[in-house]
Amino acid sequence: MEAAAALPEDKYFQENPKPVYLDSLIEQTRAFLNTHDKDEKIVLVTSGGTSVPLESNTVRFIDNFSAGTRGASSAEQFLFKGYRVIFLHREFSLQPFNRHFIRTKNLNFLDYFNAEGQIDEKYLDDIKSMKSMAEKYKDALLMLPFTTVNDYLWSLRSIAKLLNNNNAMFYLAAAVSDFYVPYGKLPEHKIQSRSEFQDKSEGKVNKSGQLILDLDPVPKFLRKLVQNWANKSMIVSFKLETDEDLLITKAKQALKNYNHQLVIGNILSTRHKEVVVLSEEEESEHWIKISDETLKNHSIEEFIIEDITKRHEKWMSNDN
Ligand code: 9Z3
Repeated sequence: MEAAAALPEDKYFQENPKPVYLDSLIEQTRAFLNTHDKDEKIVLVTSGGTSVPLESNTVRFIDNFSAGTRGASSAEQFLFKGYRVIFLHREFSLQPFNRHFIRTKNLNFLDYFNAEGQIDEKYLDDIKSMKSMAEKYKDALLMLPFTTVNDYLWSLRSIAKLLNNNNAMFYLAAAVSDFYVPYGKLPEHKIQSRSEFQDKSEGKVNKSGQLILDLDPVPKFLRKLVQNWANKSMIVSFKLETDEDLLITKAKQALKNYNHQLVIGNILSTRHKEVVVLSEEEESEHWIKISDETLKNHSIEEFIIEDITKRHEKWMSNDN
């Protein structure tokens, strides 16, 4: 009898080497889980965009858009609700509590200080309050960075296998690339544009000087997560679209294909004001929308986390 062909999700991990720091990530996760009471609620929040290197010594890469607001803001809300949080995030994207002070449109780092180098009175209360929250929750939060889609997939798999129980939730807000260059097809060095260095570009630049990108589909890791790596946990995925006509269809398709518990759909341009929640047991679409007025003092993540933590309570009491 012929052996069954390996699934693309399994082949991926045979053909693309693990990041050099993976063992240390596993150690850190183990240590974090060891200080964790088995009955405590815990969530893995993924956040930020994954990059796809075009060269092994990477000068060029393609990227998925995400500032990390959804993930960082959601992580804060989970902490407020008593969850322990593993925050798997794109390095240098927004982080819980710190996010309020960095990459803001009107303020640079030095604007927070006066000419004497002291914190400007205007910002003191906000800084003190965020600092005290960051201190309060520091032992409940594990920060794990990634850069590439390969880092992300290896990390997700490793963490999922350690975390798999029904008190755990997976909240997959990271913007994950659908395409990548497999390890075996990556040119070692910077792709050269000039014809005299053609041999260095390993066939990626044609005779007219055009760069030819040949990307493989990223295997459907969600199926693996749901069926194997984290089959006891509640899994919430996000679906990002730019075309409103596709959002519901694509979100429903994801729910059906992967058979997990929740899909949260959002449109890029309105993602901070409205999302739609689709679940396996409810037929209807549940929209969470907030007005511009509410947005001044609140974030949509407060409402999203309020909603899904209730669903998680139910999930845990059903003893899945
Ligand atoms: C999302 O849809 C997130 O809500 C955003 C958040 C990336 C829009 P920001 O960080 O944005 O607040 O600026 N994440 C997309 C998740 C994703 O890539 N899902 C895959 C897909 O849509 C499948 S898991 O196919």
